[in-house]
Amino acid sequence: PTENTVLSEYEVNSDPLWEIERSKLSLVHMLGEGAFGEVWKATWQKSENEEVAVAVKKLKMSAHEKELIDLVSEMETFKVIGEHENVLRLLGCCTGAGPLYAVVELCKHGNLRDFLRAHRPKEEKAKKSSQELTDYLEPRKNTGKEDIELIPNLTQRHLVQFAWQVAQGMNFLANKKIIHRDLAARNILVSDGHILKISDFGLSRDVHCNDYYRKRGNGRLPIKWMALEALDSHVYTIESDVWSYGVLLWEIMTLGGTPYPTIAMPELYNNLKAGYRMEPPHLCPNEVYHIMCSCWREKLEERPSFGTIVDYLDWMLTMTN
Ligand code: ACK
Repeated sequence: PTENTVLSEYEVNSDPLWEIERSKLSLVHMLGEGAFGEVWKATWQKSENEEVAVAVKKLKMSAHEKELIDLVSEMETFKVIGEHENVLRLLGCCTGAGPLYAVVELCKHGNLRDFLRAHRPKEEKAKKSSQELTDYLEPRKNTGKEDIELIPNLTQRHLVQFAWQVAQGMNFLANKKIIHRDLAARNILVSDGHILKISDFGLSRDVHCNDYYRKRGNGRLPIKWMALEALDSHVYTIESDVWSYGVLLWEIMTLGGTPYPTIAMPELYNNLKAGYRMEPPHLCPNEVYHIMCSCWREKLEERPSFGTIVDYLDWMLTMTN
């Protein structure tokens, strides 16, 4: 049988509480795609006089059983965890007659990494003002987003607020015993009012291929975001999410830098094991660098919890108000 016959043999249980009538959705244009999935901007005719812009996640023809299971389990996770401002919200799904759709909140500014990169000063300006800044400065990419709204005069305080929002969302997930496993700036979405939403519990993993490292048939792994114990024994815990959060903090403070710019991926593990950690980003407040380093402690029990990180960032934001 072809892959698609295999997929069509799966019947996804419909859930009347979440079912959205397919005819009420119109796909507008594709926002992004991976090897097996696509995300579309769509409009949902919610009632006679209410039309909302949403995002629809769907599988491609090339998807296998594994990707279908990933999407279904991502939806199930969404359903049970409830709502939090900093976690992407599932609005509903289409399971009947046709491809499976997961309908989620639309985050019109795209992913956090590209959003931060769009705020980098132009290369010329940066060269004059700081040599270090150019170390991680890459040419501005055209992300093809017309409605992206930059924050004028983005400050350190904005960056700390971003870090605080992600920590809030992760603290919520941790309390629900959800381990993300792929926390990174590319998986945080930027919504209206620059509210950050933790997303990607499974589908669009292949979109940003460069962050992943193929390991003996295991699929792609986000090596540079992985805790030591996840690298050497595939142990994923909330503490390994805390490690990834430390790397995400580094991404925030470097306006979307690529972690470990000077280390080749196969050497990363030995370097980390020997105690090497990334240096503080240019202009990064000591307090924030201190959080990063505590997230990267070898012993998981010595890493802070997301609750502690939220409190610490709260304190920083109050002190500098
Ligand atoms: O950087 P992006 O625009 O943000 O490109 C990726 C792409 O789709 C594949 O994941 C974008 N994307 C994913 N989910 C959403 C969403 N809920 N709202 C807006 N864009 C989204 C993501």
